[in-house]
Order: sequence, then structure tokens, then C-alpha cells
Amino acid sequence: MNNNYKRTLVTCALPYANGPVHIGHLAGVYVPADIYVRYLRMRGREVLFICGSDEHGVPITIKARQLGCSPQDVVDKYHTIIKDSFAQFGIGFDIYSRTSSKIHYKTASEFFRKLYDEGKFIEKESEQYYDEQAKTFLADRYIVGTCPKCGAEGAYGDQCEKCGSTLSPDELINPHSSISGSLPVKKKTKHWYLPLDQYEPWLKQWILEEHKEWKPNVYGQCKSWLDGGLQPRAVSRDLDWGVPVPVEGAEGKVLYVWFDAPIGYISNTIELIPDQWEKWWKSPDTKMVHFIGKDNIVFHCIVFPSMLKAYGDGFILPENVPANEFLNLEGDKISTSRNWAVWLHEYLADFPGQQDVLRYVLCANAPETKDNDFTWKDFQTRNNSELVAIFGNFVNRAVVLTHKYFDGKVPQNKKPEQIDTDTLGQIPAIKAAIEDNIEHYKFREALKEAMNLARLGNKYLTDTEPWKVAKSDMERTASILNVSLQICADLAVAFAPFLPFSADRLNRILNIEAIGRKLTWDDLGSAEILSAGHILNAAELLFSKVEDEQIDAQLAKLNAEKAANKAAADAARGTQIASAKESCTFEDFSKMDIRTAKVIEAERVPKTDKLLKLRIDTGLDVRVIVSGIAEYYTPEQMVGKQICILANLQPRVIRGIESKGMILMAKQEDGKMRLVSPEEGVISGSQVG
Ligand code: B3M
Ligand code: ZN
Repeated sequence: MNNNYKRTLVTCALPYANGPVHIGHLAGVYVPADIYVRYLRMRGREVLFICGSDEHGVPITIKARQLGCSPQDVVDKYHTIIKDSFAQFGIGFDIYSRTSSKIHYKTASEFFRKLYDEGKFIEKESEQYYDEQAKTFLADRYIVGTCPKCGAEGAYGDQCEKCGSTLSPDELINPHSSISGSLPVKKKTKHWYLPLDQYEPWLKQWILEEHKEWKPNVYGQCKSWLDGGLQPRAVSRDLDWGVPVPVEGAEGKVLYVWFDAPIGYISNTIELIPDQWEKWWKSPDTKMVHFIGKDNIVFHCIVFPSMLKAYGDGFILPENVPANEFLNLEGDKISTSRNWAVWLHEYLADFPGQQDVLRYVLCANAPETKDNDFTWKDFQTRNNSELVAIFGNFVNRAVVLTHKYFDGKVPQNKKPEQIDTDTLGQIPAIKAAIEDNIEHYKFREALKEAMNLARLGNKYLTDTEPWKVAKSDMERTASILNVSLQICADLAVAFAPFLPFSADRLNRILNIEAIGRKLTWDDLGSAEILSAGHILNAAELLFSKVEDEQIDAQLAKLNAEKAANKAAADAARGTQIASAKESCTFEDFSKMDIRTAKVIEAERVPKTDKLLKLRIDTGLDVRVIVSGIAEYYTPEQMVGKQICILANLQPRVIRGIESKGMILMAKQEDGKMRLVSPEEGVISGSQVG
């Protein structure tokens, strides 16, 4: 490992612009990265902090279909919301751009083209699912059906969201296209593949041998991918949204989103500093760190490095990829589709000005080594008994007492005692612990240490009781408050990476501006940050209590969501079984002539979506029945089918066609209808009863 880096390039996973961002994003990626960057900046290191929206791929096109608008409309809308949320939470990117930018298209196309020209890809034909009605290839996500593992309806061709199983479209029961509802067929198509298998020996050496220090969850995932053997990976897709494949004969094909998105880190750097970007991307003096969530590990540790390696030309590789696990919410997986999340824009509306409280709780509880749970109760407790009762209380007491006894002027320290030296003597170790933890991506521990500093100050005041000493010894009171105020200034430094808004407020209270320079990391623990005579500003509360009602309101919101989800799930599962009908007599029943029959011909009724005209052999006669089943069966599927009919239903004219009878169907859990068919071997015209 190279320890002589001159600068650090920090990237954060580019969030998909198909929805707003929530606490899971913040806890997993953006808060830790921001802490890291703020810390390095306070140490005077050269840092570049890059992010932007990921605006391509199937997640965007699915959202566009849901909303009935264009993919461009989707990304325009969410890019703005996401960018604003990050800014409001103080995530200090140097640039937050987007992959629909011109410069990104150019960069990604050129990247692909160079690899293509140098023969770094394999061209392969394969069979992909195709929707003949919608005339489009189907990404796995667009194929839905019943999960073979848990039986849930609406499982995707790549994954069942209910049980979490990874699936392939072939495994789905009753697969159909979510675009047209039709049965997908397989069709040949050509794509370009990055032969990851060729990079395997190099990756094994680079990761498994040279980066044993990566977090165990990251290293472990890489190891299992590498042990399992890598396969060539397609880097193009048949899709009408994305960066077009810059090769002749590739009409209708775009770069796979996971090929273009990481190049977004490069194009966003180019956009920001067109003349200097290479210094960040191509110099061995640059340390590159990717902050991501655990579902992105393979792309950042295996695929993107292989792309960079294939490209060559001096591109550096990540020095570390500190991926976090997932954050749950009140014991349940955060889910956009179930609206089970705390959305940042909603939090900002409900807790105005309290960004740091969320930053604090999310860092204190960050899913660094395992999935973790966010609860509103914990949010309240951490705010009230840590931020308010320890940090806020200490600063407030020190500043208020200084105003009370010394007109807001930092008093002289002429009467030091052992407890002062003992207390101040602990600060260097705390400082070192914060540094060590941050540099090893252990932000929870680092924050704990910063809070220990506040605890130290709080305890010092409680032990020395200046409000009592003031009755008899003003000189000692002065010393106590001098020491306390130095610790307040230390806290302004120690917390600055974690709680930037509160650190700013504390700087204002302490009137740091009057010192004529900004505090830096080196000030932490230094002998005297505030000299005697320095005038403080008025006391302000750093934090305020979160009341029970606020928490109750959040829980009520989630409970309502839970109820709505349950109702939707019940409806989908059909547990709301249609209530039993009134009882009927045997005579009533025997009036009905139900019998088996066979479909001879079937055709759509013109100008309708739902109706099929069927010619039926009832065993007694051949007759026509018009039935509303075109949504569920094609004419081709119907011909030759054995079915059951109500044969003596009074004839009705439907769309000008006389229909004699009714086809019996069963309503499925998802509301769709399925034929009720006799077992094979039953001849047409058999009575059912
Ligand atoms: N947009 C996936 C995600 O948000 C993806 C990250 C891209 S980073 C290059 O999980
Ligand atoms: Zn399942």
C-alpha cells in the first residue's frame, strides 16, 4: 500500500434518478463519505468529492412507464430533488452532475470505443426475451410472474422482492411481459461482453493479496465472486434509453447502465475541471476511494477496475471501497415500492433545521459491519440524551456561565488545578482515536470518540461546579470556565466532520470569526484556542428536545403505510375472499346446465380489448359464445381447449353477436381469470354437477 498519496479522490455511488433519496442512502454512503471528506479538508489535504445522478438503465424506464411520462422527465424531476436533498444535508460534493450530460455521453462513448477498437470485447449472439406485442426486448425486470420459491405474485425476472431470491426469467411461473402482458418469446440478439474471466488472475492478486485490509464484508464478497470464477459480462443492452453503442450496426442498443455509470465519476470530474482531471484519475499520487452500498460491491471492485485496467493509459484503481451494509426501518427492509422509508425531503419538512440530528443518528447507528435498524424511538433517545443532554448541555452551561460571571469574555486561567490537567490531558488520545477510526472508515467509532470529548467536558463541569465555586473564589471560577471554553472550541473541531451545521453554530457562539482564521484539525487539543479576553457571542441552543408527539406523528405515518401495504398485499393474495353467497336449493342448482365443451375456433371481437368470439363444440351442438377473456388468453391459446360452460344461460347479443352460454372461469389471487377445465379424457358434453 502506498502511504505517500498527495491527494484523495472520493466518489459516492451515483443514485438512480428514479425516486427521491432516503435515510438508507444517507447512512450507507453519503454521510460517511462526507465525514471523510470534511475531515481530510480540515487537515488541509487536497480532496475532490464527486457524485451525480445515475440516469440510465431499466429502473428509470420502469418509473417512466409507471408515471406515464418520458425517461427524460423522470430524471429531470428526481435529479433536482436528490441534488437538493444532498445540499440541504450538507453533503459537500464538489460536483453533483448527471449521466445524461453531453460530456458524459462523449466520455462513455469514447471509453467504449477505445476498448472496442482494441479488441477488448467479445461479440456474442444470444437469445433474449422479446415482447412481440410491444416489439421490444425485455430486461429481466420487465418479466413478471409467480415466484417459484415463495409463491409470491409479481416477482421480477431477476429477483423476488418478497423473499429476496435471485431469479432468472426461466424460473418464473406464468411469466409475462409487464409491458404488454403477453408471453415473452426468445429472440436472437448481438451484444458486447467484457471478458472478466481474463482479468481474474490479476484481480485475485490485486484484491485478495494486495488489499487484505478492505472491510471484511467487501473483501468477503470479492473473494466469493473470484472463487466462483468470473464470466464475460455483457456491456450493452437492447433498450431505447441510454448512451448509444458507438458502433455501426448497433442501432437500438445502448451501453449497459453499469458500464456507463461508473464512467460518470470520470465525466463529472472532467466537467468540473476539464484541464486538470487527469491529475486526479491518472496519477499514482492520487488515492481513490469509492463509497458505496453493499449491492454495488461487485461493480466497483471487479467490473469497473477491470474496465480501467482494460483501458490502461494510466488510470488508477481504487485504494479502498468502503461499502456499507443496509439500514432497515423499524425492523423492516426499506422499500421504495412499499413506500417504507424516511424520505429526506419529508424529514426536512418535519424537522426543519435538524439535519445534524439525522446525520448524528445515522452515523451513530451506521450499518458498517452488518445491517442495522433505524427506529424513531432511538432517534429521539439519541437526540435527547446525547446531543441535548451531553454535548448541548455542556456548551450551554459553559457559555451561559461565562456571560453571567465574566460578561461573555473568556476569563484568565490563573488558578489551574490537577483536574484541569487531567481533563485536558485526555484530549490527545481522543483526537488520535477519531483520526485512526476515520482513516479506517470506522465512522461510528470515530463519532463515539467525539461524543466522549463532550462527555469529558460535561463531567468536568459537573465535577468542578463553577456555579458553587463562584460564591467564594472568582479566580478559580475563571480557570474552570477558561478550561471549559477551550473544550467547547475543541468540540467545534471534533464534531465539524460529523455535524457541520452544529459546528458552524458553535463557531458562531464562540465568535471564532474574531480570531481571524478558521479552526483546523490541528487546533483540536492545542493548548489555548481561545485566549483570555476573547469575546463570545450570545448563547444559543445547539440542539433542542424531540418531543413524544413528534415521534408519535412519525410512527403514525409509518403505521398508516403499513396498513396500506397490508391491504394491498391482501388484495393481491386474494385473502379478501368474496363473501359466500346466499344459500340455494338443490333445485336451484339443477336448473343450471353445466357441461364440458371444446373450443373449435377463436377470434377477437373487432374494436374491443376484452372480448373473444368462440365457436364451441358442446357435444349437443356447435354454438357461439362471446366471452370477456381476451385479457387473459389469446385466440391461439383457446383453440382446442377443453372448458366448462353454462349451456342454458339465456342467449344475449353482445356487440351484435348472439352469445349462447357462458364460459366458467376462476378468479385468481391477482384478479386475473383462469379457465376451469375438465381433466383430460372427459368427452365434450359431459354434465357437470
Ligand atoms: N445507481 C446503483 C444504486 O443506486 C447505482 C450506483 C451507480 S454507481 C456508479 O444502487
Ligand atoms: Zn419469492
